[in-house]
Amino acid sequence: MVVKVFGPLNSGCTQRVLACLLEKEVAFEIVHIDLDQGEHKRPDFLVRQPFGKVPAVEDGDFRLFESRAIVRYYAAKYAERGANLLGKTLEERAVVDQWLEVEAHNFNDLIYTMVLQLVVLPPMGQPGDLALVHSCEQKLEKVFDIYEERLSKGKYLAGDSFTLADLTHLPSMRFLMNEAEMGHLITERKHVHEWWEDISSRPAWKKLMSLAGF
Ligand SMILES: N[C@@H](CCC(=O)N[C@@H](CS)C(=O)NCC(=O)O)C(=O)O
Repeated sequence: MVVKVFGPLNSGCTQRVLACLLEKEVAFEIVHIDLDQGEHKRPDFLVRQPFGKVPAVEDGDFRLFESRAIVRYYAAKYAERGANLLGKTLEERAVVDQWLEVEAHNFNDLIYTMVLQLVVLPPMGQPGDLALVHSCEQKLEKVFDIYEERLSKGKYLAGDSFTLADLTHLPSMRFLMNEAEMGHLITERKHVHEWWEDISSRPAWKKLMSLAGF
């Protein structure tokens, strides 16, 4: 059964899901949802994602939304296939969960504000609030200082192997390196830089980048 992924390829949240499916070699079909046309707010999409956000998936009779819930689901469903993305022991899984929470609440919120100000609003004729972007950048410096410390002790956020904790950061890290032109946040920190070079070189992520035309 091919998994249907509803969302545009250029959305970070959709990319999170696709990166996981590619890691696990799960066949998928992308059903493009045009955010500019407001397709994510239409009734036929709201039955899949009642908050009007992408992505959502359909896997046979099973439907799911929220990108981090989706990647947890596929990492568990295909635990024996490819890299173990969840951790093996109870404690390892707890540490993966810890860093997934950090990504969602300490990291992604700042990125989300930047994406809105730099990418979403300007094409709508509304100038982005650059002071707000700058304040997010300053807050990110502190977040990356914590990542640097953590990554000086282990190659990946949750320890010695690549897990969902790392995978979930990929779309936002790419945004910082490219669209936001804030690569210095990454490259100025030795361990964060090495981590980024490593996780962004994974075949699954490279395949997704080529699929997305990046
Ligand atoms: N927590 C949700 C967030 C989804 C989300 O914010 N998606 C963005 C794209 S990355 C979106 O749909 N933006 C359009 C909108 O909010 O109207 C998830 O991870 O799935």
